[in-house]
Amino acid sequence: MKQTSKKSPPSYSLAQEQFAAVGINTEKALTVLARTPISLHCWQADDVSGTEREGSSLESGGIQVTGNYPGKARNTQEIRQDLDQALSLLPGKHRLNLHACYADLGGRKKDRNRYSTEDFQSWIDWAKKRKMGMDFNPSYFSHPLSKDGFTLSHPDKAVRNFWIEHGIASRKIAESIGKQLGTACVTNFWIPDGHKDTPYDRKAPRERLEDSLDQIFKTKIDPKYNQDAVECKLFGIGSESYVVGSHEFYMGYAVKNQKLICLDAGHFHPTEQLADKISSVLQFVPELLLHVSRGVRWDSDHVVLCDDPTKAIFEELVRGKFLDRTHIGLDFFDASINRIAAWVVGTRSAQKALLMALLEPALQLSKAESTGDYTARLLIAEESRSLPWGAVWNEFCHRQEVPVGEALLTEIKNYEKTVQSKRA
Ligand code: RNT
Ligand code: ZN
Repeated sequence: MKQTSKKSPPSYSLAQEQFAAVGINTEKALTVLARTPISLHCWQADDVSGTEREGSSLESGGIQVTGNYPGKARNTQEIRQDLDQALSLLPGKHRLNLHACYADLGGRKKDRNRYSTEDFQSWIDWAKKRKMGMDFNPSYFSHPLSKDGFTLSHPDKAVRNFWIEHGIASRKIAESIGKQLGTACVTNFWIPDGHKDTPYDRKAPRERLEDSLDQIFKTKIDPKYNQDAVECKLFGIGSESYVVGSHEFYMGYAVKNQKLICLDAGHFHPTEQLADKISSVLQFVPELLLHVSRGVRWDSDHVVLCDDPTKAIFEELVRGKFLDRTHIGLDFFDASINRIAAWVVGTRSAQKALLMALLEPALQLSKAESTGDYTARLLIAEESRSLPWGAVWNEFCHRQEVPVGEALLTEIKNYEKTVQSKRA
């Protein structure tokens, strides 16, 4: 942790005392917060456009970006510049989550099934220089062979094979990332496959998907270097009626093959809470990947807030002692506001939710519950909402030398004025 020479504001020591009175050690909470990385999704920089072709844009894949706020990053260099700016406003040490469609091809003409480490070496070097770990994603969207909405479960064997090769190539790249950076790369598989309208045959695509995944995962890779995750979805744009990779499908697949499950907060029915799934899933799979996101009615990938559903996710991780088995990633893309602000607000909100979970009066709550005193459980939980966690958050930012409150907005506006607004 970076230590500032400046003294902590007095509000912190007052808060520290108040938390100590209910048995909570704020210093311990800050230590855990500082060592918990969030995997920053590169795709917030440019609305999931990618860098494979000049002027590429998100074309297909059951996800949609809305908004046209000026200043979008147009190439690898601008994405990195924006990432550095976002990182400078985030307390803690984080990871980079890169999609394969952000390959730095440097003029090499190759398709996704032929991608190799060289196409990502400049990203690996970039991360290494910043002492960051990296996570990876094969890209099964925005490509001529994903246009009809099917990839790994496509009825045409040639199309399936292309995407199987892309998956195999991606795991090799991820293995190399893990080796080079000295921290395991989590490779997440999400495919858009599904039907807009009610299908006749729900079975065959799922059989094909299982077979394709088996082929991709055939080569064993040391989990020290790479770990595979599979991400389910209830519905997407253009796959409203049927998604091949449903929750039940991947739950079964991950349990059977001991893969990581990726739970995206926007991928379930709006009344379902992701938090409630964590302790069930982790009973049967080794580790978990989270896509912390915010669905608004549909899977809209709004900027993460420090709201009740997000807080509930982090409470589960802390209460169940699951932090060591969970990889925390983000997945949102808002193009209607300053994109750096989106990144920074979303990431800091997730971190705040984690901090609040670490500052829960855990002993009191578990004692109330185990003695059947549900009156006390409710009262303590509600009273704890007004504990001065904000002062602890500000102290964290202060120690990590990142701005809080309006100073944060000033930094973002300044960057917008001097850098982003100059982009045509
Ligand atoms: C799509 C999935 C997936 C993507 C990213 C870009 O619904 O959530 O994770 O958003 O891989
Ligand atoms: Zn996701």
